[in-house]
Amino acid sequence: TKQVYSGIQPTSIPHLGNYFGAIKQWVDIQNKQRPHQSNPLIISIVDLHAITMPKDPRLLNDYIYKCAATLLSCGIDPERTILYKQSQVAYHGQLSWILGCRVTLPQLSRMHQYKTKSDGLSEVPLGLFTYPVLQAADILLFRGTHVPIGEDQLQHLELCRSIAEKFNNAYGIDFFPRPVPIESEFTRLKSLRDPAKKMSKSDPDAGSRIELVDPADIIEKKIRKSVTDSMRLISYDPKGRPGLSTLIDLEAACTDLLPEEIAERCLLQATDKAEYKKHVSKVLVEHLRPIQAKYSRLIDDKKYLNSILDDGARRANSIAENNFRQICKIVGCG
Ligand code: AQP
Repeated sequence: TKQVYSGIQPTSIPHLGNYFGAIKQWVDIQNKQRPHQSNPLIISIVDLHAITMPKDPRLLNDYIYKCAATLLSCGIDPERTILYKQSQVAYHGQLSWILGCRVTLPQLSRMHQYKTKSDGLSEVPLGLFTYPVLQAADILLFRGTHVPIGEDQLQHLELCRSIAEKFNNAYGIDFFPRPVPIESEFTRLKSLRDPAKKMSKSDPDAGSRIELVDPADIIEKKIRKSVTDSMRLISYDPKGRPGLSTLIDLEAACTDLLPEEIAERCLLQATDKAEYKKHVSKVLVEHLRPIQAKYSRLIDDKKYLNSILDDGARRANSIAENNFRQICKIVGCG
């Protein structure tokens, strides 16, 4: 059976990269499901992943609610999707240990995310190194078969497949599926400050990303200050003009237009970069308006948000418990 599973770290408020790279797809997948499907989409707010790097506990707690409220505002429907908080399902940690026994140090050392995030750290936390093992446990705990993720996570998913395979081979049983990615067309949104980097929640420069709940004036300012190039007019050239092309990609993602059509329109109208930046800001503000309206209604209703997360955890735990019991039997512990 097809089981779609994905997650998001509550390290900050989700940004446009998370939205176009992941959340939007989740909502599409959810909306195509049959009502009361027995294997609904599962989305986890992965708070245990979020403490890989030191996090202020109060801030983390706050972001968990903000993340939940954002997902609901973007269209995640708790009636049709299991939305839960990772730490409320203890089997994640337990399975991570079992899977960790099947992974080697060189395999983990090769991970790009580990290399980038550990670069320059004088002391590397073990959690940063074993992050992909916990991620594999997240997916495999639910016997996930399809994982909608951005391009940055493909290497981790490949590792997850290899772990699943090693486990199955070691115990001579075809228990875990080999999960495959569902890639968004919008695979990698770049930082507004440095097009060589991806837009990221943990970038210390908040000007590098647009958060889904940024007010209009902030969006306008971030776009105005985004790094482009010295040419005056507009053309779509992701390699040669990556900064500007990111802005065109954003407009394309919010509309039905192709990036090339947008560039052609701009050329016909002799739109310059400053005018185009204003236009993109407007498009984004309009696109985010309904999401933000819903968000402002939800964010102060902690009781409601807790009830959604508790119910999600109850449903997630019942699936996880059943799978974990079988895994323990396979390993010989059960
Ligand atoms: N820039 C991006 N473009 C497209 N997709 C992206 N995703 C993240 N950044 C981009 C996708 O969003 C989903 C959730 O991401 P995550 O919270 O699990 O962590 P991440 O990939 O590490 O994203 P961030 O924003 O960079 O978070 P931090 O800074 O906390 O590590 C994933 O499917 C991801 O592919």
